[in-house]
Amino acid sequence: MSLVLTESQQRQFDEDGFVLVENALTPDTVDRLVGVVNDLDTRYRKMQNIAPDAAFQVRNALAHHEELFRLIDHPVLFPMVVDAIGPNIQIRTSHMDVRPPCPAEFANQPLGAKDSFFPWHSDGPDFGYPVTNGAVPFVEVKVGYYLTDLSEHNAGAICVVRGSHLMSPKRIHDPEHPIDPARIFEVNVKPGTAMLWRTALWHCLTPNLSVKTRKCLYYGYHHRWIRPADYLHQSPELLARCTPVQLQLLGELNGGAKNYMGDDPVHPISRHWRPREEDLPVKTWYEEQLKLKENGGIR
Ligand SMILES: O=C(O)CCC(=O)C(=O)O
Repeated sequence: MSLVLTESQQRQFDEDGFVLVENALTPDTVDRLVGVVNDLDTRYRKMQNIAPDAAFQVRNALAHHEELFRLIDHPVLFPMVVDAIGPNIQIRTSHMDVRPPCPAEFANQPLGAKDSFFPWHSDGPDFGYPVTNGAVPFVEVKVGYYLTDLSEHNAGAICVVRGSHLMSPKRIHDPEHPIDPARIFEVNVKPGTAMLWRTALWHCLTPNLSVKTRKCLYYGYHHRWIRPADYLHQSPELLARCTPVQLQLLGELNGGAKNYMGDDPVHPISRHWRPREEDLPVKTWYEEQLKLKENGGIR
């Protein structure tokens, strides 16, 4: 049984590789997040001397503002994440993406071409995830939160290739296997929509030919025994105010313990690899929620 993913969402997630959730963020939350994104964008662009019309990204975004931190266990999307990938997880990356309108010539580049401004790719470390039986094993999901209106074609929306998480990323730019245009889905959504997706999905962006800057946030969750991409440990100040679930999501142990390798000097064992029951507050929480659901406590 799953907590929130319906059977048809689960099927879509398995077959297409993504599920859209409209109105995941209230208009008030969207407004607040846009304010935060604008402030961080202004501050860091200035600090790093980045042109106002260049695309800009902040990584480990959750550490940059309380509003961005709060999204790691969002009440609607986080249960879906656990339904999709299980409870022994942590954040792999969090990023804030700002994409101002781009030069009109970008529209002449074939969508996602290797030499275009944003080529088709699937997420993975340098040298790639291992490809097994022609596909990347299921190791990660991301939640994208879209803060600006992307309902028009060519406003900078992400495009995904349905079902491509079941294919080898080595084939992405293979001229022998061009991408079937019928499988390309441009994520034309309203502000406040979220997308839960498998990051093995091939994806790229349309050029932003609108007059508005596109703003969005992404949170990647993967198994806890893999290393995160944009932090190893968060700051003590941030960790000090986390709930047990949040601590787990930031890769930490029960109560903030630091004995990541256990206590036996002769037989060290990673508590990420072999977590103790108390190291899995996400599992405890999830099981409680499932029980409540079974008993009719939550719908
Ligand atoms: O939507 C975006 O701006 C970038 C998405 C992306 O490429 C990613 O999250 O890996």
